[in-house]
Amino acid sequence: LGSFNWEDPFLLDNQLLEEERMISQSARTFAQDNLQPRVTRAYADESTDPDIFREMGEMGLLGTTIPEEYGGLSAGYVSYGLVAREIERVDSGYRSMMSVQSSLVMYPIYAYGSEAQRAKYLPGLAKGELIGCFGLTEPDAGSDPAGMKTRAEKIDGGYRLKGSKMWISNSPIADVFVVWAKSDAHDGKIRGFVLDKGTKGLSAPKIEGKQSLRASITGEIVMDNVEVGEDALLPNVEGLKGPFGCLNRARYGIAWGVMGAAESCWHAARQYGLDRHQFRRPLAQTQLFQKKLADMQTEIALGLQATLRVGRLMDEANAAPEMISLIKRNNCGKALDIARMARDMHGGNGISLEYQVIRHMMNLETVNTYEGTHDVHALILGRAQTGLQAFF
Ligand code: TGC
Ligand code: FAD
Repeated sequence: LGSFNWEDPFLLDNQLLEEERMISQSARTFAQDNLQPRVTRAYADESTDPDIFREMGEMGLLGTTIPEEYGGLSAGYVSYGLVAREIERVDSGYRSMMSVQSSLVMYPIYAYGSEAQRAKYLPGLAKGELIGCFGLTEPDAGSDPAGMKTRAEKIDGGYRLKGSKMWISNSPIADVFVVWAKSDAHDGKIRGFVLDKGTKGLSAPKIEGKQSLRASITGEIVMDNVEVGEDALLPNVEGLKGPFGCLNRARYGIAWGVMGAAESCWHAARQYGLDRHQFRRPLAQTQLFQKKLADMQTEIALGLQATLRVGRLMDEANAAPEMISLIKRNNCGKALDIARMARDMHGGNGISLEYQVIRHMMNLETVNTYEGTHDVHALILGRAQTGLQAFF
């Protein structure tokens, strides 16, 4: 029989290819050296440093799966997931910045865009010289994006966009806006548009006072008769499958990412239990403490293994959206439980930002909600096994 590595119970590391291990290692070094030292202050001040995009770009962490000719790494989805895990080990907000840029902005421009759009945007986005955002959610259309009110009207030589988007990561500092609107010229079908910062009528006010994901800036997108040329339309997709094609990738990355946040909480709780003594012995020497550590270890090991499996299927182009719903839902829910438990195991110190766990806990409330809430993914899985849709 083999030996047991408590940190890596199923020897996940051994299941990675050499290239994947190298990408994971360099993402970890970057995240620990460059992101970890500034996160507590950024979270406390609710401030986002736009330079982080350039730093991630220099490290090749933006557009991991996009071909090299457009500035990406031409790497696979397992590598992309490992990057998300390492960044979210530090903070879900930083992973959010990365995954919006990679999966929700670079991916649709690459997959649905014209050659001119690819050439115009992708190299700058890959370097982090341009910052992107993705506008699907609206004040009155969250879980039900088909209910969006944003409209694109046909005008001479292009379109006029009217409407507003809500809860949009990166929008106040974005240069490139991928937005989804119902288009009159296409039978009212949902179409994607790429808008440039500074276009008349386009603004992106910041949403202040978030108590979660505070290191990642969030805003609205207001489109007050924004006129764009024909070249702003993403030509190669129509309908909800456009935004969902992007969300499949981002949700998959989140399933990896939240396991990084959960690992961070688990390791912190273990160390705290070894260091802190009550009743003349380490907390880690109590049965209740050890049971909680065992639960954390188990859920993380299972979550990572499932996510690796789906990543391999993504790389074979054999992953179904329902598989992604399963891991996004389960891993977010379990990571949130683990963060709450780690917060409790830190006692009073657990509510201080200094001990990190409450920051992860607060962040994971958002991650459990965005990109399809925990319950919406249950309904997707319920529909897939009963054939009955229970959304309405
Ligand atoms: P439904 O009838 O199920 O589908 C409509 C059309 O869309 C297609 N489709 C998909 N295509 C590819 N992948 C998927 N996962 C797809 N899901 C659906 C479907 O085949 C159909 O195509 P067609 O050609 O037949 O028309 O649509 P519905 O209106 O009943 O939708 C229900 C539901 C609940 C599944 C869906 O709307 C949903 O998932 N809601 C959640 C909304 C959501 O995830 N929003 C995310 C906003 S972006 C965000 O949160 C970014 S945060 C980023 C960060 O900071 O990290
Ligand atoms: P609602 O849809 O109103 O849901 C409220 C509650 O009702 C939830 O518990 C939900 O599970 C439940 N519910 C909804 N429908 C049903 C049903 N049929 N049956 C049972 N229960 C139901 N969006 C973007 O487009 N781009 C972004 O970059 C982005 N970034 C975000 C960043 C942050 C910090 C946050 C908080 C959100 C972000 N979002 C973004 C929006 C996010 O995707 C939505 O908040 C999410 O999809 C849920 O929509 P909602 O908030 O309108 O909640």
